[in-house]
Amino acid sequence: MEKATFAAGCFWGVEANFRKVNGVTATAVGYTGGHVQDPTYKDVCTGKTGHAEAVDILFDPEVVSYAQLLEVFWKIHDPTTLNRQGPDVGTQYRSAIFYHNEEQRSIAIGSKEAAQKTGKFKMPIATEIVPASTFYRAEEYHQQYFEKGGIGGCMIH
Ligand code: MHO
Repeated sequence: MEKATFAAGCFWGVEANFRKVNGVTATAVGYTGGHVQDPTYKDVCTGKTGHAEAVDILFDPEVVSYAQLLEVFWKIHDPTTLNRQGPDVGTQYRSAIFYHNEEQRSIAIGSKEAAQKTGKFKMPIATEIVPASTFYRAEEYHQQYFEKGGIGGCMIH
């Protein structure tokens, strides 16, 4: 199994989308890329901890490749809006790829260039590609939020 970590706005929807992908064997939502330890959802919502809402993904590279996961990543959010997904504004909603090794880093860079070249995005892609750091698992009620019947969601305040 290999690991991938992505941030693409409110993590409820991001997780739900990746769970549908064949070859993804486990997911968890959490906070990463910040500068305080053990942040809570409330802390992260202030936008002051530096963390992004993110999804940790375990996948079977014999079934789905990292490059294919990136295809999903570009599809499920707007990577051109800096620190924002729709109504959700703040650095915690930034678009980011947290790579776990050099191979992932170079695949991510190539995938970003390719995504830009498709012409699908009118604006430059703002996604950051940075090394993975400590991933703090979010509170249980955020895990598989929609599968548990969570309502409202990412495009609704
Ligand atoms: N606008 C969303 C954000 C939730 S997400 C887990 C809400 O508050 O419903 O950041």
